[in-house]
Amino acid sequence: MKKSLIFSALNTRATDNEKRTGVNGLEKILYEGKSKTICQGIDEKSLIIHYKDDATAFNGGKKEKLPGKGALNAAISHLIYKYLAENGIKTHLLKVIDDTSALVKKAEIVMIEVIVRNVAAGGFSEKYGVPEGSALKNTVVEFCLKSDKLGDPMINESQITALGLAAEAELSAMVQQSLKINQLLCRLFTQAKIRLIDFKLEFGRCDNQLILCDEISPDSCRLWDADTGKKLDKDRFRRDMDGVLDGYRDVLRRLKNV
Ligand code: AIR
Ligand code: ASP
Repeated sequence: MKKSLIFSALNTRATDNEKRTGVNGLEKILYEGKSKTICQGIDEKSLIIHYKDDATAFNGGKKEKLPGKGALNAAISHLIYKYLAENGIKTHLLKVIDDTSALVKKAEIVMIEVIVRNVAAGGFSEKYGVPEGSALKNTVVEFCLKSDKLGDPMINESQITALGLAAEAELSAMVQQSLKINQLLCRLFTQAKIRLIDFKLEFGRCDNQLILCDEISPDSCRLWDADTGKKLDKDRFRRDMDGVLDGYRDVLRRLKNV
């Protein structure tokens, strides 16, 4: 089928059910993730990502539907991806399709999550016994193995290269890009009066280079109100706090006003 025809099919809004079974049979589901569905794209080099309303935490141990979450995460992530692209970061985003979907470059995902921390919180605070909100003398970069089965265990650089998950040069390129992304995100969120506490990134290999993949949203970042310290991210869900999506809405509203 011609690309233009496929695009016009994609541009007609599909119901959730149509999306799952495929718009005109075009969208073959390749992978059903916890919060996103990955479908075949318009050609061999692209994919379509659908953001779902499902919220999960603790490796899927806590699960809930939060109507509107998919659209909020898609909007926040797309806004951030456009900002990063404008500032020289290579990303997988090709085209926003609708409120909950985007066309992206197909990449071979590096099976490592890169976690960047500006302030102690979450797993870091628990593991090393430092109160949440403690200042760090330098930015922390950590890696986790992307494996739901193993619960995404922390992994170090020599373990990553030993297992052949990434080569040394690739790993240092991922660290450099992550630190550059951290600088850019800190600048953006500061303007939105939000403190970027920590976040998780994923990279993929495409046309012999590393590109930023997956989402950047309140699901993947810790975001605190700069004045009050109020949590505006998925920790509200993880910790059974109220107003989970109010936090996400607030993040989107503030980013739009930057
Ligand atoms: N993260 C890690 N795995 C999945 C996600 N979303 C993100 C968290 C947090 C950061 O990585 O959302 O922003 C560090 O997580 P933790 O649990 O190691 O403190
Ligand atoms: N998204 C992961 C999960 O579903 C980890 C987390 O964000 O807590 O368990």
